[in-house]
Amino acid sequence: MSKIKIVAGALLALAGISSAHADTLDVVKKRGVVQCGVTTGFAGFSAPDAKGEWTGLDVDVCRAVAAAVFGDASKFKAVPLNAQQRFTALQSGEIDLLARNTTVTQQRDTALGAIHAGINFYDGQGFLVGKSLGVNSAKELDGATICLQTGTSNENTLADWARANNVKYKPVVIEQFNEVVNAFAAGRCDVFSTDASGLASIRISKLQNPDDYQVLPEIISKEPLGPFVRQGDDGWLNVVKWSLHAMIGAEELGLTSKNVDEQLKSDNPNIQRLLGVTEGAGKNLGLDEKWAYNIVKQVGNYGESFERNVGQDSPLKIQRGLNAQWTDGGLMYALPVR
Ligand SMILES: N[C@@H](CCC(=O)N[C@@H](CS)C(=O)NCC(=O)O)C(=O)O
Repeated sequence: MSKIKIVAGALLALAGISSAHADTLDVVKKRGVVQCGVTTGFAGFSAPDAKGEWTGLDVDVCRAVAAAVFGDASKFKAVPLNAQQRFTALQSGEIDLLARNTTVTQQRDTALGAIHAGINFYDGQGFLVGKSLGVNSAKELDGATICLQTGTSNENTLADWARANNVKYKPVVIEQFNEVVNAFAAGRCDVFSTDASGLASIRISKLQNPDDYQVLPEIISKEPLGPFVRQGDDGWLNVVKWSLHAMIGAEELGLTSKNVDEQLKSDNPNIQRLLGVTEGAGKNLGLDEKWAYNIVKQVGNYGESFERNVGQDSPLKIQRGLNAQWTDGGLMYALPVR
């Protein structure tokens, strides 16, 4: 009798553990689609195109995860979120994954029930001003009115920088992205401050005469941007993390969406393992062995995604810089698949 009780107790404990740590991979597989939290529309990173299809560097993380899980990069649903809404949407289970130019900070990675799954863009905070303001350095911003979006890391970073540099400013903090952009365009503030990538995107895609505006040379912070999942969901964390690393690793190995079929015949063991020619990596993740092949074939490697969305093949023309491969002096360094 007592043995039965112990066994039953152990089973209940196990059941308790498994329900506390919901397995998002199983939920996603059953649902047939990845719910991916993105911006409300921020060109280059996540925005709907003319046909209403979401594209961007962050959307490519959603697509890579869908390709890894379903063999079909289109099986994701973009859930538009402003900065303020994003972590609540992740905590409540409304989204499986947040891929929305989100800076990894210690507080976000610990106290919000969220955890990052890698970095897909190394950025830093900067300033956008109208040329008519006649300012060429952030140090000249004393007395300026500065527009910011509610719920971004940019609010605190600016406050810290201004205090340290004795710059007094008046913040204008607005929750909706389009409203804060409109406030800036209408001259309700002298300056827009956010990630440099955001400034490049706003200048090109949101302002009528981009040439009337300039980004100041100072970058005042580190803004490592990456996807987040919920804490306590290690299997899913691995799926998202390794999907991103498959894109970065594919670039390092010279695999592209164009040559990946031919590369299935490669005798390089690193390529064979990544593409599932040598089995094991897919099984370890609870995925098909073609998980990474499907990512590279359908989404492309990290460099292809970068150039298409934010680099030379896009209106933003952002340089690789810190986002180059480590072999080219950048910080993109894929963890080995073996
Ligand atoms: N990286 C910063 C800023 C991210 C952010 O939300 N930036 C704004 C300004 S570019 C944005 O993407 N807004 C788009 C939206 O709310 O739809 C953070 O994680 O707090």
